[in-house]
Amino acid sequence: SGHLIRGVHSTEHVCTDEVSKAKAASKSAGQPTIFSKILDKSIPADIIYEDSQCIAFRDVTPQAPVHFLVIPRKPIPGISDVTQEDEELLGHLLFVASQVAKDEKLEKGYRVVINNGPDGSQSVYHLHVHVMGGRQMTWPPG
Ligand code: TR5
Repeated sequence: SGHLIRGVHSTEHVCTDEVSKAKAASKSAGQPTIFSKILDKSIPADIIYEDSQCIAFRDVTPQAPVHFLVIPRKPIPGISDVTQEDEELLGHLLFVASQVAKDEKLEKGYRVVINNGPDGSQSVYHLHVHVMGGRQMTWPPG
């Protein structure tokens, strides 16, 4: 009966450009991404923090006055791909997010987001934590 209630095309009217791009990107999951090139510095990024496990850099299409990404050096495609081995690394990414947010003077608060998979509108399949702030965020997100 769950099948009947859910309906066949219940989400297909939600098709913004961003969502279409994210769905297309999911097909490349597992391949090297643009973030590998940022990590090896073969393409430039505005890197604001780095250590042995991760880097943080400004999002090229900021959705808030402050918008940066924290990514592991390890090429994990997304949060749904982690294993127990990644537990400490995941904690580290959130810790770094909080420290860089402090450096960025987001004392009034900020939003931390991890998009995952097509339904999550993930567009780059290298795990990344978004940190956005410097304006009032709204809820629920789109
Ligand atoms: O949609 P998800 O959660 O996968 O987020 C991917 C994010 O990466 C988006 O917010 C993009 O704006 C951001 N992005 C994409 C590229 C890029 C970037 N941020 C910094 N520098 C970038 N370069 C050089 N190239 C991109 N394609």
